[in-house]
Amino acid sequence: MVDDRLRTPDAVRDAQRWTAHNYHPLPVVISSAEGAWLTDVDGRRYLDFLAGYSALNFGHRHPRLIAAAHAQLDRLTLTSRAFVHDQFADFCRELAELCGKDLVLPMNTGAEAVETAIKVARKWGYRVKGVPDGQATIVVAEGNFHGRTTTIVGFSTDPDAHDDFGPYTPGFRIVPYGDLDALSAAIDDTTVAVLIEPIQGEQGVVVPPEGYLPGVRRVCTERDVLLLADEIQSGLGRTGDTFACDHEGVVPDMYLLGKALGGGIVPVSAVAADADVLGVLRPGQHGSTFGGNPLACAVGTEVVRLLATGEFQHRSTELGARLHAGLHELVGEGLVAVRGRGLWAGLDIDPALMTGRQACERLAERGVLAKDTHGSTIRLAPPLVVTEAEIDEALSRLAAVLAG
Ligand code: IF1
Repeated sequence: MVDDRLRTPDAVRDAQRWTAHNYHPLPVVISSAEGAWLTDVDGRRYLDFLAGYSALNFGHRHPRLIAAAHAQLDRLTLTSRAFVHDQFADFCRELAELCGKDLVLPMNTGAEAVETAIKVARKWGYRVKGVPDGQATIVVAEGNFHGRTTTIVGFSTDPDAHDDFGPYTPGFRIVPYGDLDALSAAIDDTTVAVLIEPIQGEQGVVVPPEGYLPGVRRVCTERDVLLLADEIQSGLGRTGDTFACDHEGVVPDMYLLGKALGGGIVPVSAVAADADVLGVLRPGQHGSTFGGNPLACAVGTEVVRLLATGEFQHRSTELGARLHAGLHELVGEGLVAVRGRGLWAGLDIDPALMTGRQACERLAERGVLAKDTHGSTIRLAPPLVVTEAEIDEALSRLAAVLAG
């Protein structure tokens, strides 16, 4: 049943009046949420198939995460890193163990984790590998999305993300995603790292060819180059494994984590690596006011414990198979292509039918919220707590949108 969900509510108009227009949100105004469901100011309910771009892997207000946050709010919220606090060691240890790494450096946003990785890789290059000062290069992929800082957008190939923010940080080489020969050719004695998404999210949930990631791993090992895996969107259960790199048994030199690490409650990001890499940092050489704060650590520790059992990874695999089977039935029925893994899918809609934005507007009218990436591509990424019935319902509503 289609109703008038998408009239432009006053709250949307008010928001647009008082903010820069750096987003074009769907005209829905959410007021509460639980699990995979959102409720708007008029009491209408929506299935959340964006999940905060994978920041809500555990659903809205997971009871154990909310309880951890409430308990910490009543004890201690911030000390700065000038002092230690009693939540810090557990978080860093348990996250390091989840990653199989020696050390963790906690930050807040994904972009900060990426910037941390870039700085550490450069310092490792100068202090360990012996690259001449100021000459470090890092190889990145076309179609990348790693955040919005001026350094990061400087190597973006998306004009919207990149243009008019120069001058840009030098030292980055861009190669086609999935092309191992091009990546290998871009590496020379100045190269300190390869920075890559194991699956490209914003590009439309692009899965690289089988064997590509193991090939990147082999080339990085052979050429003494750090492999920096941006698992900020692909990690923490989204693809059916703890990390997307796990699917082909690839262990990066550094995991870059964020989004779901904060349980959908607080911004929590981190990098995890062994001591021979993260050990290059000395006091005063990097940091952040809120990085590793008590509230972030309390929630982050509970997130790690939720992942430790494998339950969410299993759900993502099983329910993801159901989602992808249903989506593949719609190829030729309005869909041109489907990509992805686990509970993460990129759908190319027939451009002759509608744009991705139009598809998301029509999905919203039918009570499913999703986000287009570019053109006629939309991404589906429900919380990993979604049920079979909710997946079937979302697929049914998508089929209705595609059928017009
Ligand atoms: C926006 C995109 C997704 C990320 C990966 C690092 C970051 C992100 C793989 C930075 C963040 C967010 C940013 C948000 C929308 C969303 C996004 F559309 F921008 F590209 F998910 F695909 N690495 N992605 O996906 O993390 O600093 O945001 O915490 O900027 O519009 P952040």
